[in-house]
Amino acid sequence: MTTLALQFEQYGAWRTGVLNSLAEFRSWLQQHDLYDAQADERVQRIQGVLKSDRLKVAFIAEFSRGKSELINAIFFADYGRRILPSSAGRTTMCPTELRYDEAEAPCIRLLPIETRLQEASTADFLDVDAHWHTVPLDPSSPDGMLDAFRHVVETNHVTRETAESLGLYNENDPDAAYALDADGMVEISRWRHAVINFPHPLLRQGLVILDTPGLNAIGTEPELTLRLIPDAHVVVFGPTPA
Ligand SMILES: Nc1nc2c(ncn2[C@@H]2O[C@H](COP(=O)(O)OP(=O)(O)O)[C@@H](O)[C@H]2O)c(=O)[nH]1
Ligand SMILES: [Mg+2]
Repeated sequence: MTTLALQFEQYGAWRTGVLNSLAEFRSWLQQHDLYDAQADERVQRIQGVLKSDRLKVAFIAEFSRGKSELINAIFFADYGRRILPSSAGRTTMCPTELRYDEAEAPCIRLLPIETRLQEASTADFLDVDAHWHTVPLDPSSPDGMLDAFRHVVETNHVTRETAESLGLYNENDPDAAYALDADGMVEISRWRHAVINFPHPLLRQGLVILDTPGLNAIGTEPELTLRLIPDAHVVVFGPTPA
């Protein structure tokens, strides 16, 4: 991990260097009256690409393969406890992105599962704050962090019909019976997607982690298959059961 952190730091420094050179080049063009609208557009585009540059790593595996535990070990070891909920059984959880954007205060943004009823993808909701539930994060408080992260695994018990309308229950699925509790209700994640904005040094450098609840999520949330996973530069597949 230290090597990765070092390489990441070097890459970040290289990016900052290119941005500085670009700014100098722009001043030079301006001084010589060579800075027209076309040059401006080019400079802005290059700046945009460099600033939004991210390395995305997605963790894909069936539930209980240690994805969340590994993410805890990498990002939250200093807290001395599991910050990202991890459990021995099936965790009902939404796809969770871990990243850092310093323009925003540390927080967890959660998109309610009911947004699945609308014909819009998670990406369509990304910039619309009104749809998201925001939980502030205080990285200096382990207890506060733990409390905040509990929200990511909140669930609702809904009727079969509701779960079906949300696309989270299919009676023809051989596993359907397992999804029902003793009262015939279905336990579903309260959230469709979580974005954690946390100032870890690696995330500051532009690393983005995607934690997925299990392979079943790939079937229920097409966005994972169509956007989030193809967008990832690295996909880490977990072991399949023996
Ligand atoms: N012995 C052992 N247990 C692990 C390891 N990684 C995870 N676990 C345990 O396996 C269970 C499932 O881990 P979790 O990270 O929640 O799995 P996920 O569903 O893939 O995110 C938890 O009880 C973890 O503590 C490991 O490397 N060794
Ligand atoms: Mg997990």
